[in-house]
Amino acid sequence: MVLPAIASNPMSITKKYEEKAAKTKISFLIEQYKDRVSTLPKHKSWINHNLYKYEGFWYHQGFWFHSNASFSIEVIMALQDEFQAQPSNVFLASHPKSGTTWLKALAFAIVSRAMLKNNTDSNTVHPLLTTSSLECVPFMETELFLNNPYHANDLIATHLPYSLLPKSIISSNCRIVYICRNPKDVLISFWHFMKQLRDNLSPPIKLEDAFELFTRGVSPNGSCWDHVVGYRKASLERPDQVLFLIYEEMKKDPKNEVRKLAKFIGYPFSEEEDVDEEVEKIIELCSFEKLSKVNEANKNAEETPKVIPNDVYFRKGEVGDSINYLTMEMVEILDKITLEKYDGLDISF
Ligand code: PAP
Repeated sequence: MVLPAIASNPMSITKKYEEKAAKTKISFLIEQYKDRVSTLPKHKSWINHNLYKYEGFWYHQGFWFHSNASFSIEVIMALQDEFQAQPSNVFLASHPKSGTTWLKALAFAIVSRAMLKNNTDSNTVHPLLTTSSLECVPFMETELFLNNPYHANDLIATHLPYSLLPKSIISSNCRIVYICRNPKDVLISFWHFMKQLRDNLSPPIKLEDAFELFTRGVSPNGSCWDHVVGYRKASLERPDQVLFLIYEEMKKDPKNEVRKLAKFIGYPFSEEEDVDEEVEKIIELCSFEKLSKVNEANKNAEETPKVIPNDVYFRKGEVGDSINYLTMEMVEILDKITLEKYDGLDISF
């Protein structure tokens, strides 16, 4: 595996984005896929834009995401048509708000640990403490990635459901790590997140409305349950290619889960590293407490706005926070859907 390329400065994403914006091919793609998109069913989204249903999952269209087209349907169509995976690529997949940022940090820390251990410069700060996880592990469905996929390292994040992954990922036998989380906490985390993404033209979505859309699967990237089911079935059918992790398990027994992750992505911990407590060090480095403080510091240091502020990815990082927001009736409905959808798949929280 090629070691991740790390941008030296946390603002480089914005700079790169600005540089590339002039020659981006996204406007061309929006035009190219216009006819296909216009035939898709649409629905009002959680923010002031429409969602379009594409092969069972819902997406925004065009320039919706802080004026760029990341996670837009045209980018996804282009990835399906154009993206050529390399067998060494490792995909970190999830439905939004399921622990992606944490998984990205852990995987990045695992694969880069040798490089950092060999570095004798005592002034070197770990990249995770200076650089956003968006840069350490890029999302494939971003304009930035689409404009230059070969700049990326072998760790690639995605919110695409299994059924929509570019075919070359499966045919190249790439390894995929999926993280799943209790849908009740996903909903509450997503609701808070989407309120921050809105464009101030309309009031933030009420929880009752977000709940109603979420239970029907009408949310960006589609049904949380269908997303999980696709990857869970794949992990049962292709266990060497797809590792299925659960956020709540990672919170409960991080040592075990981090070991599992390291082994799966080809960087197992040695006995010597056990003695040195390397797993514990990685868990500590990637803890919510540590990474969220870094982002607090970075926020004050930056003057230029990012595409999306990094601290939005860190809220509470707790299991079961949804209980503070959902009514008993909502809980019952969500639990019932979860039981039905995950029946026989051995997923529990
Ligand atoms: P994304 O889909 O936008 O990438 P993602 O990282 O999957 O977001 O989910 C964000 C959630 O993970 C947040 O949960 P909360 O809203 O319930 O608090 C965030 O706080 C949590 N999170 C981020 N980093 C960590 C971490 N290091 N450890 C545990 N949870 C984390």
